[in-house]
Amino acid sequence: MGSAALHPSYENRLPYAKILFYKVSPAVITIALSKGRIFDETLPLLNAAGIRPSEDPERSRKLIIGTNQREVRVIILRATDVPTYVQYGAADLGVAGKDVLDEQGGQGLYQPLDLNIARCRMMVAVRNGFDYQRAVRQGARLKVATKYVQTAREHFAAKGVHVDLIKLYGSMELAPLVGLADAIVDLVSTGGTLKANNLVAVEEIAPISSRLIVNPASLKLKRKAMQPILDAFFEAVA
Ligand code: PRT
Ligand code: MG
Repeated sequence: MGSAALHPSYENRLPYAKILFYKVSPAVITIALSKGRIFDETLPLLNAAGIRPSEDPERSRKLIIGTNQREVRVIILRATDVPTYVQYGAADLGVAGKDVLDEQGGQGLYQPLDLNIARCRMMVAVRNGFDYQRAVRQGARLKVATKYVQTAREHFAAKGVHVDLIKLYGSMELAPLVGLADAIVDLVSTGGTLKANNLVAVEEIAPISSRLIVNPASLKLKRKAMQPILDAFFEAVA
């Protein structure tokens, strides 16, 4: 003759048990990634840490993707927004291009590891036939179109070249073709895009790859949960 009701002595203990469970429940780890090459090239590193995202961001419209580990989730952002989420602690760690980190300053972030993925080069490019070196020698004032205004400003200032910078948000390759700019500052990997648009690279500003970025407070507060992930990344990259 059993009863579904709990014995009174258990009932009294339930709230206490809940609090205890809450206290020992593992921390949720949020990893910020952008879709495309960074997600694709980070996937093997996640796998090395035993983390398998349950969906492909290229197919799913979900911005929060669960993984095979209940305490680990991935959020999908624009590449330029990844440092912001990690900096404010909305994500505990993430992967961001050095181009993005240099441009934004990377304040408030640990950058413990060069992942050596999504490699390319930050370059100055001009229209085929434009004599860049001569323009520089003659001290000409150059119009430069770019998404990377800060990076370009520092580069040309260090060279002592006067530039008017024009901020664009994409398709920089078009600017010299329609007379908006003399030169662009953009990322080049295969060189195919420059070639297809009759442009040539004339100067390398910096080699670029993606970095692991970590929120310093998360690392302190969630060290136990984060350390194995960081260790696996270090080992996979070494
Ligand atoms: O595309 P979206 O506007 O959403 O953002 P995004 O371009 O910032 O992001 P995404 O996902 O395209 O790039 C993320 C990161 O990948 C960048 O921040 C870089 O660190 C890295 N990466 C590596 C590149 C490239 N290679 C690259 N080739 N990012 C962009 N490109 C572009 C380049 O801007 C140019 O338009 O590809 C074109 C040139 O490629 P090639 O192969 O023709 O030379
Ligand atoms: Mg892109």
